[in-house]
Amino acid sequence: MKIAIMGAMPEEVEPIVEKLDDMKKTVYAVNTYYEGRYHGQEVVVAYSKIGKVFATLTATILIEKFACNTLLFSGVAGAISDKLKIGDLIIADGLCQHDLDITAFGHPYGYVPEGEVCIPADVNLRNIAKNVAKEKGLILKEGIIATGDQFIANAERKDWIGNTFNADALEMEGAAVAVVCSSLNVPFFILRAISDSADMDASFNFDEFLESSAKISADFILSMVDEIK
Ligand code: 3QA
Repeated sequence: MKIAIMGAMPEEVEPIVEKLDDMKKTVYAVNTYYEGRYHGQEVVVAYSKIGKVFATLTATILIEKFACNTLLFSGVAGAISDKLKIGDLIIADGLCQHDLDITAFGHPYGYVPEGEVCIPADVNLRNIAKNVAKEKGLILKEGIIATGDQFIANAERKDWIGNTFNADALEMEGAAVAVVCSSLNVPFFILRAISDSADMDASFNFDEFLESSAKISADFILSMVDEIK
């Protein structure tokens, strides 16, 4: 077992990289990959940079070049559900692309031929997350996470995404990771801690809570690694 741990931004992986033993850095495809061990378990950590294209590249390299056979994503998200407050954790049961649109041809939003609107995350990893939450007495929400190449800071757009995809949170990488991992048959898991509510205050909240929420997510992911190995 070799576990990939991925984030999008440096802040999302730093709390993980700093805990690695025998750490070795490799630069590949204009990005840095951190190989090492966490409590003895072999892991490869990387942040992709923001958005679906970079996330696709990094997830593919973690699997194809670094031979990871499980992928965990850790990061922050904007809340859609008003039950989600800043710092709350949500795991994706499924991921969709809110900016994928060929509706002009009669297809639903988020759908292209031979793809699926919503890609489910690995059930076993989701169950491990629920066990970790139980043990630690943490509240873990589960729901659909919508991904797109847009930082959402607009209540109308956020509500549209929520209504169209039945999504509870939104971000910019999860569905790209889902496409890669489901295509390559690698079990994957997407965890996010809320940094903002994707409305007019989003950019201010994001700047204030990126680091603290990223850390909440990263700590949870590390507890999951202990449980998986
Ligand atoms: C936002 C990050 C991107 O990787 C997606 C955070 C949190 N709130 C969101 C929102 N809409 C969409 N996604 C999110 N991540 C990158 S833009 C800020 C860049 O600052 C999840 C996410 N409301 C860089 C400094 O210039």
